[in-house]
Amino acid sequence: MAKQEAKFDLYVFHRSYFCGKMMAYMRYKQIPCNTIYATLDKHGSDIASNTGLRQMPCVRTPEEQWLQDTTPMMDWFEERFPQAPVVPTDPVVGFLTRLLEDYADEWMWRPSIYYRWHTKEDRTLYKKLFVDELLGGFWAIGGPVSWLAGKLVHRHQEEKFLSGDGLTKANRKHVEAVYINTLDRLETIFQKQPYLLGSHPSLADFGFFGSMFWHFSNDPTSNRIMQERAPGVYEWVARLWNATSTKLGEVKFDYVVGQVPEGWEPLLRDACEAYLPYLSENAQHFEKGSKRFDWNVQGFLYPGVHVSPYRVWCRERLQGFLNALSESDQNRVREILEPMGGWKPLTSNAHIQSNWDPEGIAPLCKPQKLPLMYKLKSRFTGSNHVRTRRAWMKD
Ligand SMILES: N[C@@H](CCC(=O)N[C@@H](CS)C(=O)NCC(=O)O)C(=O)O
Repeated sequence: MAKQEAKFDLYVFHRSYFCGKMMAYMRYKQIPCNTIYATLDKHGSDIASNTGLRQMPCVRTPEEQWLQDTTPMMDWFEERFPQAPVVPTDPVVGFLTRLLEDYADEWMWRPSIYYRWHTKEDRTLYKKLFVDELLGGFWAIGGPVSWLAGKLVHRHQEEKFLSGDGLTKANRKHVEAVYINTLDRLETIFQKQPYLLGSHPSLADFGFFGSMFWHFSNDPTSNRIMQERAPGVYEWVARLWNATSTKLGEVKFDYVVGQVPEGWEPLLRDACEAYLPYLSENAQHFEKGSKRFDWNVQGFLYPGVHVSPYRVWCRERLQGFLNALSESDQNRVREILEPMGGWKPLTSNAHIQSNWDPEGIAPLCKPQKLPLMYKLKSRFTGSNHVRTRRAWMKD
């Protein structure tokens, strides 16, 4: 077990979705860490060469190991810092909690990026913040240089996550509805109780916190919507940010063994109608070697969505957790998810392997030797992919 006094280094860009999630988790668990507000000019190569991806958050342990990806990182920390556990002990509710965390991580991503970059007001603000606080160095000197960097950042987000990933005028309403509906579902819960499982935050709270904190509650357009429509969610964001395990005391989650926790049904239904079928199609297209596919969901078409190897792995992990349950618990999960349409897309084509983490070591990373071209290219374009450890990744 890690020594209590030894500190972890947590590298973050504090406007970021997954960084906010990880920071809140580390604060809640009171895991000793130095938070490093990284800029790509100073830390980009270090992060890329140690993790294989230029993504944040990442962690350097006191033993000089590097960790990446919030979902396996939280499991890693749960083992080493077992006080105030965030995963409920009941295997069925535990699985549903993992499903909601993964859903919140991945399915809230598009609306988060959309609200940040779609309207001029949000975009203008974030072009500046990204240049000053993330790119740093040469790009942040001001004038036309910073203006150009802001344009490149915006283009990167558009091409990677928005118009380049299936967003059209026709499906915008659907992207907005994902945010609005989620607010409504969470609001109903937080009007009655402090966290998704009662008095203490769970993995699912940290999952939703990713989008709700740095994106939705801070970005101008989505912030206005949240303040007006879901004051209870707004309050929960601050409450979770300020939560510590010492203050909240012994964890007592409020649920009935083997039952869907109160208020969760509509959220699980969203995951079953949209996210799990998406994961399943994504996996099938990955197997065929496609780069993109047209995705129909809830009456909306997303043309040319990227095939995501990472999300093949998300599905594989969920399947792994499901398979680890006893037969009767698996049957119970089936009884819950099948009527919502989620069982088949979750369990079908279980043979499809992402090869995302072939050695099964996540969240641990291996040091990478960065090609010189990468260093030069990334410095100029902000591209974050390092085709070394994950060179097999079909992105
Ligand atoms: N699944 C990863 C995702 C990490 C991630 O996507 N980080 C974002 C910031 S929130 C990033 O670094 N994005 C850079 C990019 O994709 O260009 C996690 O949970 O940590």
